[in-house]
Amino acid sequence: MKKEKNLKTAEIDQHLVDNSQQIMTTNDGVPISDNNNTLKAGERGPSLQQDHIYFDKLMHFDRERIPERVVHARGSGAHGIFEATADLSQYTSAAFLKKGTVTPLFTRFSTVAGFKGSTDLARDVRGFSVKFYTEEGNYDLVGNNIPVFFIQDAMNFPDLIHAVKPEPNNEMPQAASAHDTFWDFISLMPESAHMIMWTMSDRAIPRSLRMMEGFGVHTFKFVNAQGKGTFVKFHWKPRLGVHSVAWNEAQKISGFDADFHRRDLYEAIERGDFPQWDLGVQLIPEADEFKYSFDILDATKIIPEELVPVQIIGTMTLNRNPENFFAETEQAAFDPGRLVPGIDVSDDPLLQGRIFSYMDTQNYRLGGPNFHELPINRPVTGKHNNQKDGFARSEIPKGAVSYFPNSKAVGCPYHAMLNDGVGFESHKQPINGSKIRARSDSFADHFTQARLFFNSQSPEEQDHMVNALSFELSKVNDVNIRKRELAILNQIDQGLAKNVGTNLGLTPPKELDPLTLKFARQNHPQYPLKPVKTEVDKSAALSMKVKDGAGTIKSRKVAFLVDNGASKSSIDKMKTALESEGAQAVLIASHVGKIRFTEGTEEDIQHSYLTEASVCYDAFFTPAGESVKTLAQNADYLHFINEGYRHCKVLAFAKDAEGLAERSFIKKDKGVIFESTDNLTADFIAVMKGHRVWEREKSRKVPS
Ligand code: HDD
Repeated sequence: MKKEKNLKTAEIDQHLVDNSQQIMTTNDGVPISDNNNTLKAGERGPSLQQDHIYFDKLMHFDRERIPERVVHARGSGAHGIFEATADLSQYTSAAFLKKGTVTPLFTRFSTVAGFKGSTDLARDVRGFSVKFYTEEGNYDLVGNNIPVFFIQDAMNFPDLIHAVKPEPNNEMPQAASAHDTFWDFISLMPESAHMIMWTMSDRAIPRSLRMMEGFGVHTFKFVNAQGKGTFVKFHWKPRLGVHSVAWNEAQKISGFDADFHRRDLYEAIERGDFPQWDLGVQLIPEADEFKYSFDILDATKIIPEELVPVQIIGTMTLNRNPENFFAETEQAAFDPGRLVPGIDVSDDPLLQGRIFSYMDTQNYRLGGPNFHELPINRPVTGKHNNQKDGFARSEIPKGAVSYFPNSKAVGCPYHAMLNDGVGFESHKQPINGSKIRARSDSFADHFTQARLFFNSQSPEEQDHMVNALSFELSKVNDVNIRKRELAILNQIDQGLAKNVGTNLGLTPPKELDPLTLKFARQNHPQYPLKPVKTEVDKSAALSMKVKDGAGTIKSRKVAFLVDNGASKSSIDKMKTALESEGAQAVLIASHVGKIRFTEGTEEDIQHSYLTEASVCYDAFFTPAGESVKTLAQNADYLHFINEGYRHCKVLAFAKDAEGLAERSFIKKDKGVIFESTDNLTADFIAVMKGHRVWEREKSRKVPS
């Protein structure tokens, strides 16, 4: 794959080290003549303490690990560019948002709770961090794939994370919120209700990192050249649509390919299928700060798109994989406090608290204050200030002056205001108030938007939420916790609570639990407050359901289930149709290596039923040919198609192969395409565009 170049990657390339045609050396560049044997007194030892070559090697090896991120430890990153497409000068002076500007960037996606080596398919929030290397320095938009958060104030963050991470006595479970401590905390924090609706929806198990939205979550501020502020919310909208897998699939993918998302992103970029997201903003004039039934500074609330539409302002394209995972993805240091002129923080107390935590954690995780000199973190503008020394300083500042003001260096580096006033200026917002630790009562409505989310889901999505909540709460051992959470669900939607209650063998309590009330009243003494009057009851943007035929099948993986004797022409007909829509055909047979087609030709196959699982594919095609006979006897094949059917995927059968569907649990529906009765390629593609035939799920659950 050709390496895409931009200002940042060109700089990164200067740090690449190529070992080809090189003699092996020590870290000091001394040639090594024997990398197999330690230095010994005689062939059988003992080893000698003067073996500086061995020490050099082991000293480095012993220090290879750095602390993993305390949250978002598991992640995957890629380089790319952002192209600004709208005129925003009325709202922000940010140079990288000027129409037509192209800015290099690095993006990292992550799960939150799992350790660095955990599965990609955990039910979890996904991090969505973008570092823009702008001409005015680095700007980090450190968001998630869910637009709200569990808590309202940063003070609760360590508690939230302690509750969700593996329990400290036995370090279980890994990368899972389905355990007592998480739900104990959540059931005492009704402010989490809205976020819980999202994490218990399929948003928490994306089909691909390339198929999820991103959100800045908080309300931020744009500041224009005249210093006028406008509140802003950021949205990333994926060009491939928003899609998820089913929970049963997610659990199985975790076993078959724990790197499923990482691999998908990496492979897409390697084959030139560059993922793209449009960046959208919701702009809220300062005059509208108090206009809504919710507080725009409360990170547990969205601003429904019906109230403030999302305007597209540019596009991100990820077009280059990192050369080295550790040097780039692992050492990338994101921080919502990395702001550029024209963008500022709002007073959201969660955001305010984040400003400290990220810089602090990078200092620890990356071993000191010079982490911004690492190639992945350096601004393309260079940096010039009087900060000096510290562990692992790599820049070499010239001269005797490292203070300001100075005359010896003619006052350099000098203030930006001397250079036409371009420099970061905080938004000049009037402040008054007493110093208090308190929570505004405008943050006290916890259920209206949770209900909005639930009401906006399709019936299938609602079923998935019932199942997810039932799964999670069934894994909780303490029945008091189950009841407490059920009481919260009952405040959101009685039907939801009743259905979850049935699965738990419990009747939902009508009132919130006294313990929940006790903790909520620490923040709001009058809790629960009078319900607010909501502006919208439903919001289409909150559902992932795709209208039939409305989506795209670009980059989707279709399993061609073949064997010796398969018809090449049947394969090619389908393959050509799929590839013309940008999908991929992957041939799977009973063994890897060569298979022979009916036509007599041969092809090398990379995948077999031994290595592959249906859960890793989007749709299935069984071509014509003699192979149909062997597939009929192949239990793995039958499992493949049964499971694909169970997960509501589209299956197509060439005419000769239609009998195979009858040997399975498959019943003909709009997502089972038969060559004899349907338009094989066109119908297959059309139904795939709807992502799944979710309607099948309830009526036709089959063993697999
Ligand atoms: Fe955070 C990492 C997103 C609240 C403290 N956070 C981290 C990452 C993302 C987010 C995407 C991974 C960055 C990367 O890829 O390296 N965090 C969020 C969002 C939040 C949020 C969207 C709420 C809206 N976070 C939050 C709070 C605190 C932190 C309230 C602390 C007060 N987050 C951290 C951290 C991490 C982090 C401990 C761990 C590793 C890192 O920063 O670089 O500082």
